[in-house]
Amino acid sequence: MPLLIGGDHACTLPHLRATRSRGPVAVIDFDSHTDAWDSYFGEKHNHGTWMRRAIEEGLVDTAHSIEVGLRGSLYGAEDWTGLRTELGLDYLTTEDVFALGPAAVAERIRARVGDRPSYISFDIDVVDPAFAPGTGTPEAGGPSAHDLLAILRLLTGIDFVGFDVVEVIPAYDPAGQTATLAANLAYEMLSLVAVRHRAR
Ligand SMILES: [Mn+2]
Repeated sequence: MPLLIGGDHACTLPHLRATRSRGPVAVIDFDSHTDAWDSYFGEKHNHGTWMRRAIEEGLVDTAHSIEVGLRGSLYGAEDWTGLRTELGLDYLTTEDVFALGPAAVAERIRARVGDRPSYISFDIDVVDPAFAPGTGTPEAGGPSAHDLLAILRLLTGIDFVGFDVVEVIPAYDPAGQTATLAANLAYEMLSLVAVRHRAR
């Protein structure tokens, strides 16, 4: 079971290419940003564009994919609404995550991906910077470490084909709490695979 520890979010595109034999895959992207811009700082390939490039390459089963935890700076309202109207992705904002709570968020995700081969991409910047300061594009006012661990633990029964945890920057993580959280997130992801194997 491939699990990528990043590195900036651009790492996810080549990792998704490696799922091609099972793909297109349902992508569950935990992120405070859409990463679906056509270009970002004038570049077609970087950590703000990987989702759109992956969709263009036919790697993403958009009808069964979802972005979770969107907040932060927008260039325009269509940054979010365009996910649904242009790209066919579903999404939950950070406000949705707080309003629903972990159990209902997990249910929305499970309903969205169904029995499709699925991939979790976890951008650490979805977590409130109070819990995960060691990242390059922090966005204030996010869910806690516990909220996100709780959501992950409820994603049982899904047919996962890969995972990543990205955007951890040790230089901005003086007490190591971001790395500790990232390690626990990775552990929970692999545990989802173990639980599914045991159930079978
Ligand atoms: Mn990202």
